[in-house]
Amino acid sequence: MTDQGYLTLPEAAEELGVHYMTVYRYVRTGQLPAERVGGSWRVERSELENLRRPPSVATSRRAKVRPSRDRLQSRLVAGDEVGAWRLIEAALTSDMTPESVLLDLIGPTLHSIGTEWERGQLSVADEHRASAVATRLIGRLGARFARRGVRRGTVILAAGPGERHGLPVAIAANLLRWRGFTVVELGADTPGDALVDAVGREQSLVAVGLACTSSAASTSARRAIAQVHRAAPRVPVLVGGAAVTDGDHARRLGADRYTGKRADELVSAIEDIVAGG
Ligand code: B12
Repeated sequence: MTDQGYLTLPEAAEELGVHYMTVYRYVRTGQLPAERVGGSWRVERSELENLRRPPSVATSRRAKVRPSRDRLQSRLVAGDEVGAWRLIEAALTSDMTPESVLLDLIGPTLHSIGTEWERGQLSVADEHRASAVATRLIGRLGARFARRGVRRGTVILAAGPGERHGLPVAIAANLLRWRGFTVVELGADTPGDALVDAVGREQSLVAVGLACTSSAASTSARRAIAQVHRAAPRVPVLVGGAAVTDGDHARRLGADRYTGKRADELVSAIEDIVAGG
């Protein structure tokens, strides 16, 4: 033992009977408070006891199984933020990274809610309640994506005029922050003039990204893209999301690049630009 009352992470793992990486994940996701001393982590023994204690919250926190999308959907539709956040914590202590929680759990759950709404199985109120909770979950997850250190440049992200789907923007912003970019997040229904204004304020702008989720709003994205190009011809404008069918469609909207259907493709496109591609 490192110090009286303190354990190293390998010691904590042995005590808990789990793999070292599992303990490390508990620390990284805030389940197990730890402090860094001289380059290595140490954990107070009493915190280990807290983690071991049986109440239901701790049990779900230690679950190694990924929570199902169905369970998350039921908590979202019920407007149950506490229950939904517990599932997110369980996901983080399973094999899911914060990125995959966004891309493989929250995203597809929202898709499924949309499908059920379209089929008449969920009401508009259900969908609104679910998206309010999802907004809060993505916001709470934001802290896990904060990165210190050298910045790689600024990216402006928005959903264009008339596009009310802001959650894809919030998800993509988290992913880019994790990769060391500064993100100016303008959210849903951003007027073209506001985009131009934001572009004019940035010194180290890498790109502007517009998410199109609703087919009806993609036409107004074209006007906003043209406005940005007129104001800042050298700034690449990227477009993607569910309502952009392919690269040809993106070009017809006036975009310099198509970023696909998932935010990790947007991240790759931005990294490619930074690398000079
Ligand atoms: C929540 C929701 C809403 C909420 C939005 C709340 C909010 N704050 O965002 C509210 C209630 C406001 C809403 C309104 C409407 N909605 Co709605 N909504 C949804 C729902 C259920 C989830 C949306 C979402 O967040 N999805 C999750 C994310 C992860 O989606 P994603 O597309 O995979 O996002 C990725 C991409 O954008 C990608 N990406 C790729 N390239 C790029 C580039 C950039 C720059 C960025 C940022 C991201 C990005 O990154 C994201 C993460 O991987 C969807 C269902 C669905 N299939 O998505 C319907 C859905 C999108 N809505 C739909 C509709 C029809 C509407 C309404 C027209 C309904 C109405 N009649 O009032 C309105 C208004 C639309 C408008 N004008 O914008 C349809 C769209 C159909 C279509 N083809 O146009 C859907 C698909 C539902 C359905 N199955 O019919 N909606």
